Amino acid sequence: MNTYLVTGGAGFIGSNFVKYVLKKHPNTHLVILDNLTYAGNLGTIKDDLTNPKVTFIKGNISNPRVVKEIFEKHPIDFVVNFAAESHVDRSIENPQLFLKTNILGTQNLLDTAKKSWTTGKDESGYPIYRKGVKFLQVSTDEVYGSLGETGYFTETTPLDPRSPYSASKAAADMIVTAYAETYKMPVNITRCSNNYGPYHFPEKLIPLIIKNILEKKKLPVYGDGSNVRDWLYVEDHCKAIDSVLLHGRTGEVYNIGGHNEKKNIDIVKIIITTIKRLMEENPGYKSALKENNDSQQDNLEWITDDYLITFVKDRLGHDHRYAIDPTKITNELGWYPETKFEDGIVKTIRWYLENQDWVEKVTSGNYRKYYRQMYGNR
Ligand code: NAD
Ligand code: TDX
Repeated sequence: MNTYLVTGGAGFIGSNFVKYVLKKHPNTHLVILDNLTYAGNLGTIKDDLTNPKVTFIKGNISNPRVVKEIFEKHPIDFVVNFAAESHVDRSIENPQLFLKTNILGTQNLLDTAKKSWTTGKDESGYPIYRKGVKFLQVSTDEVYGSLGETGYFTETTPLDPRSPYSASKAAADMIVTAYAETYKMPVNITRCSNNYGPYHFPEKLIPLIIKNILEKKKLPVYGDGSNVRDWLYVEDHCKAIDSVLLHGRTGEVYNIGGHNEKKNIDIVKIIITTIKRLMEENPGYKSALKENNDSQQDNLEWITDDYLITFVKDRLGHDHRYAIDPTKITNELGWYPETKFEDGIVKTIRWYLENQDWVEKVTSGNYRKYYRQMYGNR
């Protein structure tokens, strides 16, 4: 029975990974470390926490005492590091927090894992590790920078981060590589494109657009909406991470992507049309609409691109296009994105329509203040 330390397991991808692993490998023990920032919510994993194989610890990945105690108490075989400050817009407002969590936090995890896993030294002085252990760093395609109209990121594309967020993630990747080179630590790095799916915090494009439509608010599209992202259904990402962890070649980087490039403006239009269609097909979904307009629930005519979309000031240093070439993970591990975007987006929108209580809970704190600061009173 493997014991995983899953950091950031109360966030979007981490919580989906927890659910995925519990289903796929019911015989594993999961230790979740999360300090429950605005982006982490225990409600997201409440059912998983009733599983006796799951242990939750509220704590900071940067805290040496907390992480050391975890390794002392639990026979950790795998570290899967999801914990991070993850929102580019917030990194533009407060870069330092991103450096502290994403870089120093990662280094603290690496260092504690290294000490705990070391069983001796070889003749050259390199540590020898307990068999079967691995540190997997969950990274992002954003470390490669921004593409023009053509081309793809491969694992050998030079790192060229351009936002404080992506710079912190690139630095984290480099410290992981440094531990692999200097201490021969068994690691993998995965670099994934934009995820979407259930439990995505509504500061990110897709859940924010869904939430705003339900509140009959304007839909803020940065710049002219021509920026391109490569969207991957979150469960496909979890499957890829599981595969790299168990079967990936130690020391390797694997890109994970959906081959599903879309302009932001097209994503917004797809969400508008899909919500309207789902409500017409199933009028029960109209109950997800917020009651800021009495006639809103009967009449869906206002759900149009023209009425809802508003072009707002562009993000500073807005990367133009991301696109992943996933050939390596497909060839070596047989992974491919199983969920077609047309299906994944419908599943995702249905989930939000059916889980408004989750949305209300996670946005009840500082979210409104953040929204006003970012978008004004739109
Ligand atoms: P998220 O913001 O939804 O979740 C992050 C989680 O980490 C939260 O539960 C938060 O409470 C926790 N956390 C933050 N700081 C912490 C700290 N100091 N100590 C302990 N826990 C802490 O993020 P996400 O979208 O789920 O992303 C997870 C990882 O995947 C991140 O490393 C991100 O860089 C990477 N990634 C995300 C995407 C995407 O599209 N969302 C794509 C590629 C890579
Ligand atoms: O209100 C908005 N309007 C808008 O036009 C928001 C929130 C975003 N956008 C644009 C900016 C991006 O081009 O939509 C695109 C997607 O934005 P985000 O959802 O903020 O994601 P992005 O900046 O691409 O980063 C995401 O993917 C890579 C994750 O947040 C990162 O953690 C991950 O590494």
